[in-house]
Amino acid sequence: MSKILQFPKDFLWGAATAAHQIEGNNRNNWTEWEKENAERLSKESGGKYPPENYISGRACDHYNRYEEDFDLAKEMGHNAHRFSIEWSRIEPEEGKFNEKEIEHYRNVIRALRARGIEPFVTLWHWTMPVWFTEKDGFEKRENIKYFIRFCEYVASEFKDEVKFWIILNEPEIYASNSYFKDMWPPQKKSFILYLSVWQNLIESYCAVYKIIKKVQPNAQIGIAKNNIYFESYLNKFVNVWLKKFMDWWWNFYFLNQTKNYQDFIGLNHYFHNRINNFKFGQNENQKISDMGWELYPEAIYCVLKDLKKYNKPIYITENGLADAQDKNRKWFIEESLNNIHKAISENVDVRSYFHWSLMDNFEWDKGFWPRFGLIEVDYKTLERKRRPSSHIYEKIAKSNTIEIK
Ligand code: IFM
Repeated sequence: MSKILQFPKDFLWGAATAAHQIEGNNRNNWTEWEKENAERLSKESGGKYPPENYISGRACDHYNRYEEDFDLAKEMGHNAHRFSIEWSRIEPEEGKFNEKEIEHYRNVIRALRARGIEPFVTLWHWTMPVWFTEKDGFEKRENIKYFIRFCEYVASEFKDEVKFWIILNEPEIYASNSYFKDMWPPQKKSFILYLSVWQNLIESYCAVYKIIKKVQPNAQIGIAKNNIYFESYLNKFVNVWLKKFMDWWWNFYFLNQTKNYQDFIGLNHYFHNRINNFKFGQNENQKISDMGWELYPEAIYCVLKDLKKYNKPIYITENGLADAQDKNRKWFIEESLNNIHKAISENVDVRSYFHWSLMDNFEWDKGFWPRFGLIEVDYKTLERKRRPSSHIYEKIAKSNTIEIK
């Protein structure tokens, strides 16, 4: 027998994107890095993907096609949308703010509002102006002031048009991939830098929160935090201990340090990590995405329950999968929402679901091949086509319910 589950009144349904992954034709620290690394990444793929796969280039040309893309979001019943403002467009040279680009983003925000879609604006989704990274970016505490200045400028411009601000996207992923591992620009593997960047991002977050609140007291401000469900396999002592450590460091450290400066918690969720005898990621992997990530929708329930202790509204700011054939997306969305609903019914205050992503996009060092979109993008013609699962998500968004069979 099927069951209809009702979501709370005013629940927000939407999708998330990030400037660098969809807009195209820009210059920032990533575009520079892509040029230097595309050949290497192609070689490392064993020639499976050509160097062009690793160059963001014109991406989805969303910069010019945002109206068309928002028409599709509206058609799909979305009443909220998360996107990022690209710092390198607004301040391409140190201290010189580009008013034309501010007008561009004003038009983007107005295009959303005209369609009845609430904007959630991310101020930093990993990319940075080249002049800032030439000064070593967030590695140096003295550089924080530049980011604060940029955020203050943007918040002052849009204080009457934007209510929800997300200061940072997944700072833990950035610090880890760029400084703990050797994967992302600036590829400086150093534990000291890893800790400094982490600490400087915490300080930046708090300072920007205070500035936005000054400019716009009624703003709702938070972070998009990537939390993982760490599971201790068979509850063995060592596994329990490692789980505790990882929860403390990966999931809660940033939130604990900034908890007086969050109006809400934004949750990006993708991973389940089962720990067994000092080995991480000992998962069953009954289903996996195109990127090999386990699809384990129960995990989001556990992560949400763990966030309840902060006693703040929770906005799910990202959740999704790479699935070019769209063979698991419908199931994944429904099962994830079933688990989110279970958390809500146990008094976790969840207020939104943003699917990652509205459309296929440039997946960082993996390039274009992973397909995360509700909308498929043909990168040759730039034609957009809705995937079948987007129709299920539309039904959910429009009815504010899910049907569980
Ligand atoms: O594409 C990314 C996004 O930029 C941040 N969160 C995870 C997504 C999928 O890897």
